[in-house]
Amino acid sequence: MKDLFDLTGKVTLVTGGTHGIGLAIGLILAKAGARVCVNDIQDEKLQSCKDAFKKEGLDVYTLKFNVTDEKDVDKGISQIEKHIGVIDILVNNAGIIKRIPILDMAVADFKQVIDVDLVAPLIISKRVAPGMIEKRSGKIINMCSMMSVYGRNTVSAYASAKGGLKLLTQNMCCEWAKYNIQVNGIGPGYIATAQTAPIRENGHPFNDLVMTRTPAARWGEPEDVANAALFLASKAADFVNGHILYVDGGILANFGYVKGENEV
Ligand code: NAP
Ligand code: GCO
Repeated sequence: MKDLFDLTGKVTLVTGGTHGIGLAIGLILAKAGARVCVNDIQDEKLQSCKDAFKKEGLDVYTLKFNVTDEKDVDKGISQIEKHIGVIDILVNNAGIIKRIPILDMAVADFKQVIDVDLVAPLIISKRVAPGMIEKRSGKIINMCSMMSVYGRNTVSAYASAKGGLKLLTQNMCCEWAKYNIQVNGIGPGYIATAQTAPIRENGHPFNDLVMTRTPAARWGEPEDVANAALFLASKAADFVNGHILYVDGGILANFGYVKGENEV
């Protein structure tokens, strides 16, 4: 049974993995034996990530590059290949959100979200896939969202990007599954991280919405998402391909609210 989830020696890159969901994913994959690499764009976050791994008695290779810059990505991946090895597992986790109504949204803001959340996974996967094709083995996990299938006011750019990422995931599967590369997505529900901090405070109307719409009646934790990533990165998922695994406490299954037992 342990063999099924053993990632010993698997070279792994988690983009934007210094905190939040990405950090939880890096930690669990490292615990399963993977040689985890994490990039970010801020030096102090790379340092806090190193400290978090060290605290758990784990190693991490950190490097600075911007996921939207093709040259920077190429340099970063080449550095990983030279110092750690050819990537076996890629987690396209880096992401941003801008909560702005469409009429107020500058096109530049819209494009920036599309660049980080949709174009960057393409840039990185294109750079990493040839190494996986050569090995005839690889796992790519794209961090999608419930916004891959739902709209919501103020998050048009984010939802457009994450909807696109769902279909990019499916198209990568169509082109690369024959090389024994499994490309899947995770669609987290509402997870307690820095990204959701502004809408999570007690009394914030969005906090009420999450608590009353989520059948599990709680915010998700980064570890809830990381457990799904472990499955998708493991041998247990060798025939799972082009799938989006929603980790959302049931909110996508629920059209209604769940506050009281017998309320209608
Ligand atoms: P987070 O705490 O905001 O972390 C996002 C990470 O991405 C940060 O480390 C950030 O770096 C990095 N990043 C942003 N732009 C980057 C760039 N250009 N190059 C490199 N790294 C960059 O977010 P999270 O909540 O953990 O979310 C992780 C992923 O899950 C995202 O794709 C997000 O959209 C998705 N997601 C989150 C939720 C949720 O409820 N939290 C739900 C569904 C999907 P800095 O810290 O240096 O800015
Ligand atoms: C928000 C966004 C996202 C969601 C997530 C849902 O306003 O914060 O809706 O960050 O948490 O993408 O899957």
